[in-house]
Amino acid sequence: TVTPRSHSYTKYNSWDKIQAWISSVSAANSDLISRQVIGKTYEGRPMNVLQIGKKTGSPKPAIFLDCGIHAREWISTAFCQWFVNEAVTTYRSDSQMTSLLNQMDVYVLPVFNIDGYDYTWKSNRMWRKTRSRNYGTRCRGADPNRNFNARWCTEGASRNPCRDTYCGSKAESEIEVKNVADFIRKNKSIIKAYITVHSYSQLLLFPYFYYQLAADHAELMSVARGAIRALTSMYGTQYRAGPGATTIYPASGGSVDWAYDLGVKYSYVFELRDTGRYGFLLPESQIKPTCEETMLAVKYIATYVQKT
Ligand code: ING
Ligand code: ZN
Repeated sequence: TVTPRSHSYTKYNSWDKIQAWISSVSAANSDLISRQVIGKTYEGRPMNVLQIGKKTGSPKPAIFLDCGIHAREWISTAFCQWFVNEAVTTYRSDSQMTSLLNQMDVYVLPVFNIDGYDYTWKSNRMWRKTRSRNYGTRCRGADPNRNFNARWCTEGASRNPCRDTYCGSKAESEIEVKNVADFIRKNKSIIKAYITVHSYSQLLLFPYFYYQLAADHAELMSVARGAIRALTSMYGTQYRAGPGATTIYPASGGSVDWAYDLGVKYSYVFELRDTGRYGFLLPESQIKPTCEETMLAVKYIATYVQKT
C-alpha cells in the first residue's frame, strides 16, 4: 500500500487524525519518506517533518513546505496532506514527480501551529495564533507569522497580545517558530526553496512584505507567473502574483522574508482559495480542485528550482 486506506484527503481532518496519518503514511512508504520530530509545541505536541525523496545516501538539495501556520486556514493543512499523497502515489508514474524526488527532497511540515489547529476544532473555529500564555493578560497566543526575526514587529503587526497579529514578546518567542527556524538554519546549505501555504485570497506572494524590492525580484516574479499559469490552466482559477507588501499588505516578522534573508532565494507564500465568499470556511467540496490546481503551481516552482 502507498497510502493509509482510512484517511480522507477530501475532508478536513482533526489533529488526531493527521497525527495517525503521519505515522501510517511514513510507515507505508518507508522507501520515500523519513520522519523526524523537530521539537514540541507549547502544549507538548510533537512537530513532525516528513522528508520525501528517493533515498540516495547523500544529502540532496531540498524544498521546505509548511502548512497550517495559521490555525483557521484549514485548506492549507489539507494541501500538505494532499501533496504528500500525490508524491508517494505518482512517484514512478509521473515523470516530473519522479525526477523531482530522485534529485531533491521535499521537507513537509503538515501542521505548523498544531495547538492552534486543535483549538479551532474544539473551541474556536476562527482562531489564528499559537496558544501560549502571555504575561499580564488572559489573552493567549502570538501570530507565528509575525514572530520570525525579519524586521520583527516594525509594521503590520501588533504589540497587543489580544490582537490576531500580536508579534510575541520577542522574535522566536513562540516555540513552534523557534523549532522551524532552527531546522531551516541547520539545513540552510541544502534548502533551495521555501513554500508556506495560507488562505485565502488566491495570491502567490514573495519577499518582501516590507517596502523594498527583493534583489531577485524579476526572477521571483517570472517564476510566480509561470506557476500561476500552470495553476489557472486546470480550472481557470484566477490568481495574482507579486511582492507581499504591495500585493496584499505590509507585514513584518513573516517566515517568507526571514527565509529569504537567510539565503533561501525561492521563497513563496500561497494564499489559496477563495476570494472571500467562504473565506476560511472553504467547503470540503473545494478541497480536491484547490489541491489539484495548487499541485501544478508547486510542481512548477519545484521543477524550476530543480533545474537551476
Ligand atoms: N496572510 C498572511 C498573514 O500572515 C503574509 C500574509 C504572508 C504576511 C507572509 C507576511 C508574510 O497575514 C494570511 N492570510 O494569513
Ligand atoms: Zn495565514
